[in-house]
Amino acid sequence: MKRNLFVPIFLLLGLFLVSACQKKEAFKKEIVSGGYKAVITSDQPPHVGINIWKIKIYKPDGKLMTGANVSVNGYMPPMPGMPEMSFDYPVVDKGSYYESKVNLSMRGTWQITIKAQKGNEQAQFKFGFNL
Ligand SMILES: [Cu+2]
Repeated sequence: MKRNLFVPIFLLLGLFLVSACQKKEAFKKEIVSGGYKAVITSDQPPHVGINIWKIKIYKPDGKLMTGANVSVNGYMPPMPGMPEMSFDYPVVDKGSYYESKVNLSMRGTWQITIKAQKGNEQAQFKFGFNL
């Protein structure tokens, strides 16, 4: 009886772990620019409201770019009856990555620009999506 329970319990545990892992990275975006690479992950897909993004930046040699000045900007082009919008979001240096609270205030087209600068090393990443 007990032994027969092992299989369903392991299956349930496996399902739980798989769904937990998927939830952990509901959003992942890689952008390569000028030899640099940005990897953005979030436990939630982009949605209206505050999105917490973990941003890892890799230098052309493949090493992490740490201690950089990182900025994250969200831009929405003008819409009928609405001027363009541009927001600079707060960024916190977490050591191996940068965390930004990206407040996507409404549905529509968003263009994200991430800049990283440290001494004479500079990287800029751009991508867009529709909410
Ligand atoms: Cu708008």
